[in-house]
Amino acid sequence: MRESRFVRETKETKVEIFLNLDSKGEIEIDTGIPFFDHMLKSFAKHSNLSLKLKAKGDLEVDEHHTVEDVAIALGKAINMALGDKRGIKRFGYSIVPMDDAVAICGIDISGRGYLNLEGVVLDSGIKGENFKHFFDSLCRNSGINMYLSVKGENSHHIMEAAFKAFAVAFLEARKIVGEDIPSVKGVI
Ligand SMILES: [Mn+2]
Repeated sequence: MRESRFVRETKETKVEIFLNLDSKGEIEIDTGIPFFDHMLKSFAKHSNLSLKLKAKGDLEVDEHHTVEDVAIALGKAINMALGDKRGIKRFGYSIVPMDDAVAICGIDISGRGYLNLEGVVLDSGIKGENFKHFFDSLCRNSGINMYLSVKGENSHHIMEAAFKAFAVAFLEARKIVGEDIPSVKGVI
């Protein structure tokens, strides 16, 4: 079972995570930002994984630190749970529509975190700039290279389609399909 526990505490936030990539079921999310909880629950549900995530941040300042630090901690937890990545498919793709919106996501669990985001995301339950910052921080800390393209009219739909698209691509990419580390370098 690929799982991890991770706690990250600073003067701005404390984030506690339990993640299991091979068993779906337990999803408990509490970041203090209901919309962000909704996005993270969607991600966990549609990626068939168990995720318990509790974050307590300085929301009296604004949402920035909490959104960023959840992304950092979740990225590190994903990286830890993936381990040496032996046998994984490594690549995953998805196109997820949601009414007026659509998100296209392609990922490579390459060990080199990088986000390539196309599309304009306006504010919804979190700010559009923090949506982008979430995926950027997640990629850097998980070692996932992600292409994410979004468009649509409704910013709630656009963000939700993006979280679901990442979920579906990640479900595919982390599947165990072989025995080797899927790289000609022999290491990811
Ligand atoms: Mn929704």
